[in-house]
Amino acid sequence: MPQPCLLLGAPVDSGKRTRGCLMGPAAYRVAGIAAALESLGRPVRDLGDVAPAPLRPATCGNPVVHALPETVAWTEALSAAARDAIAQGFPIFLGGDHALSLGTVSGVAAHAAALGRPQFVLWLDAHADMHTPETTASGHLHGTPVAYLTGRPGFDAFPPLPAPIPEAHVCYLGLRSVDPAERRALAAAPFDAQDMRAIDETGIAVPLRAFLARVAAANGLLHVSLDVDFLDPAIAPAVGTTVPGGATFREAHLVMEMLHDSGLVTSLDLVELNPFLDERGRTASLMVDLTASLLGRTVFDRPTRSFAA
Ligand code: 6HN
Ligand code: MN
Ligand code: MN
Ligand code: MN
Repeated sequence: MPQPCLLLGAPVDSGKRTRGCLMGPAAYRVAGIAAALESLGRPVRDLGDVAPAPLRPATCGNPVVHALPETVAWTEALSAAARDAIAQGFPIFLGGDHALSLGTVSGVAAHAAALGRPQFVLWLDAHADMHTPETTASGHLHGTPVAYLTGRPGFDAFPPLPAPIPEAHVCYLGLRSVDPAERRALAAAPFDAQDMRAIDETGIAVPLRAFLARVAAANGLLHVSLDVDFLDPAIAPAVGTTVPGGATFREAHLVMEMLHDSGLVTSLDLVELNPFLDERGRTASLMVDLTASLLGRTVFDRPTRSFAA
């Protein structure tokens, strides 16, 4: 029996000022995510929506930061839920904006640390999400999870990070909107950061293959965080932070197909879907189809492979 897929709704909407991501979990369910995964022979358990921890006062030095207590409360609850879920199956976190990853990824990384295995993260996004509460100019905490997860200072209001993720274990694909403070942070540490220009030059398979080979060699666990704005806005309009020049339909599916063949992925975030901005559910449906590719939907089955050089 393959590991069950565990669906956890994370209706986080506190990570930015434009509302709507709280409808994401419902949109994925309406788009048929459970049936799509069951049709691949995977048992699916929908664990419903996670609730945030009780709100407590929280402050930081930057007055522009938006909804800090709410995001802290989500981080606390999602970290615990993720740690619990990954011990029982393959968790898929239905977002919710990208602030949810402060919780989900810290939770799965705590589980990896308890197993004594390294945690790796594939960040599929137009943005680096590398601000700290001190460097963010927008005040939008959905732009901060990677900084939190790699143990940067400035997150005193948040739960202490159980298991910081080494920068070299984070691979970005799709970058095309990176703020100056984020560029400096990326340049100063060994992130595996691939912008769209790199993907244009080599194709998307080359950097992904190299990253997967590193994960396999380290016997790592791999979390994938898929931001809707990784995709080109022409195929995925339902996101508040569209940036032109994103991944095409086939580039995105190829990433998911290679991830499936690698056998390495242990948890997944689907983030930033804003159903209020969608066109007849097409973005929600595309995200479901990409998830199905990650779980093995294909024309011809291919053997598991290591992607080693
Ligand atoms: N996301 N860098 C911009 C900001 O407001 O800090 C955009 C953040 C986007 C967040 O992609 O999840
Ligand atoms: Mn993001
Ligand atoms: Mn983004
Ligand atoms: Mn910014």
